[in-house]
Amino acid sequence: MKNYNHLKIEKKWQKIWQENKIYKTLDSHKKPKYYVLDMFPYLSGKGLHVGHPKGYIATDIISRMKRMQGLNVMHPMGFDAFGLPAENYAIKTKTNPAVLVPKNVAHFKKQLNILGFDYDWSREINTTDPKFYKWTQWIFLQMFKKGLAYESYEPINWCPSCKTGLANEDLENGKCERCGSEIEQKPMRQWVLRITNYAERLLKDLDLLDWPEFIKESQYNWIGKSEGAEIEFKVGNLIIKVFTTRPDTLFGATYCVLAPEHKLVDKLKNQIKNWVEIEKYRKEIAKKTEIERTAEGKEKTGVELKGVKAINPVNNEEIPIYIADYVLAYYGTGAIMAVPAHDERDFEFAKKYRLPIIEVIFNNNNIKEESFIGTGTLKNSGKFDGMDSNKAKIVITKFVGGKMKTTYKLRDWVFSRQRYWGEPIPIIHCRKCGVVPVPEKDLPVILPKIKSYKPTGTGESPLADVDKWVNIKCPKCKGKAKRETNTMPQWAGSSWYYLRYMDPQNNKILVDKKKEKYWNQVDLYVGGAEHATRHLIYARFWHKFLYDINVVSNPEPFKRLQSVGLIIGEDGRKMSKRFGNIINPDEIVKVYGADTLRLYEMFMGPFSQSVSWSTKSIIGPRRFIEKIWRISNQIIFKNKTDDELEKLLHKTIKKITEDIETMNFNTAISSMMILVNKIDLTLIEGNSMSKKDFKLFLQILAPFAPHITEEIWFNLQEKKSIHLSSWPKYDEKKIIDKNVKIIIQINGKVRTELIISNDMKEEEVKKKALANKVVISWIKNSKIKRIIYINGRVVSIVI
Ligand code: ANZ
Ligand code: ZN
Repeated sequence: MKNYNHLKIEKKWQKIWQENKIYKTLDSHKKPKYYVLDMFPYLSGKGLHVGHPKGYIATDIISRMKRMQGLNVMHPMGFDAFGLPAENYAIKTKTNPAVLVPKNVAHFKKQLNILGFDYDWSREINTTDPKFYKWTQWIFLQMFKKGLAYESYEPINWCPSCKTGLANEDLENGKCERCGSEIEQKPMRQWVLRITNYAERLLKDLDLLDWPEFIKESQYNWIGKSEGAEIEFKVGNLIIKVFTTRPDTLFGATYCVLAPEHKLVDKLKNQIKNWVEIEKYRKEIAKKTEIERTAEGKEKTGVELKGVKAINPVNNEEIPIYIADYVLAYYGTGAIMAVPAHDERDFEFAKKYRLPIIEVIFNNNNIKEESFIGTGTLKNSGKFDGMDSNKAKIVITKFVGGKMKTTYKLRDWVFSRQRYWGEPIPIIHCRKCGVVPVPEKDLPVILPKIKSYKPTGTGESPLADVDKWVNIKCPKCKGKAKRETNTMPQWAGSSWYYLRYMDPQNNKILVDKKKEKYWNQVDLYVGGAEHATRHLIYARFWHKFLYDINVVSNPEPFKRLQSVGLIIGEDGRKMSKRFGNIINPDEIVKVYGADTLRLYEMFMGPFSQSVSWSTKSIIGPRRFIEKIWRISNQIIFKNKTDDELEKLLHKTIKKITEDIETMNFNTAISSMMILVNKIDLTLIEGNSMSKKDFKLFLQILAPFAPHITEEIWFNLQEKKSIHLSSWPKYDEKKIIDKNVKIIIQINGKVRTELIISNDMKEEEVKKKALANKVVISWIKNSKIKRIIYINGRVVSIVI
């Protein structure tokens, strides 16, 4: 017997599959389709470690089964190569990203190919390819035209190390998600996308999605819908507008608070007696981030605006006004009415500054010690006493002329980066005409090749120094104008890339209408849960926009989502160069083979859970592969498969089909192992199986171990790839246990049981029942009125 030479066999088949283009997805729109997608890799480092392919192996298995089931499968792959991850890596290795990225792509691709994936590379995309980012820029222009992309000058998150502005989504606990630096607030010109216009739809349409609950939940919280009211407090002839979720507690409002940045503070300057103190406090607060300011347990600070008072509209009482760090400028209206008896933050603040605390909701708390935040029945509320909170919210809001209002935590998306390596924002600044969009016919705006690509830190991108590129004629007035030099964030290309796979070469439109209609939605999307409130919100937003302008025909991009559990290092830590615990898949494949690695990663544990890598344990799947190889070399086929083995084979076909669908790969593989042991045992006992049945076994193993199964398949004189054969159907009859237990009732009472063979005919069963000793003893000489047999379950005799 030949040894199993995985190196030779795997390489051979990978070459043949590629040459024969067996995985090419046709645009034949007659067959039903299945679109299965991986989150494409972003090029942040040297290459893949063994954690990366886990999700790719899963989609590979599913796509192979679906193809064998006769569906027109699309399983594409591409590269996300713009943005901070690639650029920071380029800076670190002192290579221009324009040089580095193509090298990295080639390396990644090679790594993917040795794992034997069934990608249709003719659909490959790359977000840094001008033919691709032309359409990223095109989408931006459409948003600009609809007023969804706008310039703003508000302070934003600034990473002092990456030297760029960032969106809220780019932070992790107040630090830069890429480099871990402390974030500062910096006022600067920036481009922003009005994602908040879509907040409600982004929430509501979560119901349409077959996604893990915890991911839906985190989107839900990120969007953060609050229903409340806007109520106006007079300050002389000016007005403080507050947002509150508890208008029912208006009688308990004992002071107002403005965010330190609030514009009203400036308007009140002349009346404020302690302006110097106010200014000093405002400067202090400007240095702090939102996260620092609102961190739980942090002591709240504030300063009273001396000399001015607000009027509570519900009882016309004068109350003091403060500015304080715990009120944020960009949430609600940036101002609150404080109700210390019923809000924890206000309670803390009121205690510290000795402000009155008035209870207005009946409760059992000791309000001297803590607030009561629940709803209930009103008290100390004049004519509203005794009313229920929920009713009072509406009635009191109306009474003071306020209006009900819904607010979201979601902020508009800060979309410009002061960096080189991104899609240029297709905008021109003209002294005369102002902001002018680049005409569509001039797309793409190509990112120029430059020598000094490092971020400048001045708030301008390095592109600002490329005079030849920056200076341009205004498309409107032909006068002197300059290009926008900010670039798009890392998340731009990935917000729509999945659409381009449907029609990757089209240079007329983003995606052909007919093709889009056919492929419609991604049926299954697999990737890491860390994208829950980043990529997965951004992509849903862009998709909905494209839906509104009639580019796509489904309001949601990803029908079913499955999150991949991480593979962590052997030492229990995240796999990272920092910890020196990276395992390279190339090495594993060299020693054990791709089929073994694939089986191992799918067998490690439930797919969505994190597991530790263990090189020692790979030997298990490797022995499994070797056993299959040995069996295939030893087996002498018979015309008919041993009964028990045949039954197990059909049961396994059923199990594997279901497990792949539900992504329970580990249980699928363990039932496959049971089957292989049974085959082995059957051979040892001198029995065997038919060639036909052995091929069924190879077919259900093929998605997991595509190389060895193909090799054996061809050794059995097959002429066409196993991966293009039809997925086995199990025989329902063969699954049923041969012997079944039925009960015998006499006049409706269970009297005994009978073991029969499941294919026994009705007449025979009845005869056997009547011959049973127990039955005879019950019937004795009585006359049998009726005898009924319910298939496989009951014989009912009436005497
Ligand atoms: C009065 C009140 C009484 C409140 C009460 C709560 C309880 P969510 O649910 O998170 O939306 N608030 C409003 N704008 C704010 C801002 N810019 N910065 C900080 N806090 C702000 O919370 C809404 C509540 O948070 C609002 O309702 C307001 O306090 C506060 F018994 O108004 B409430
Ligand atoms: Zn102009």
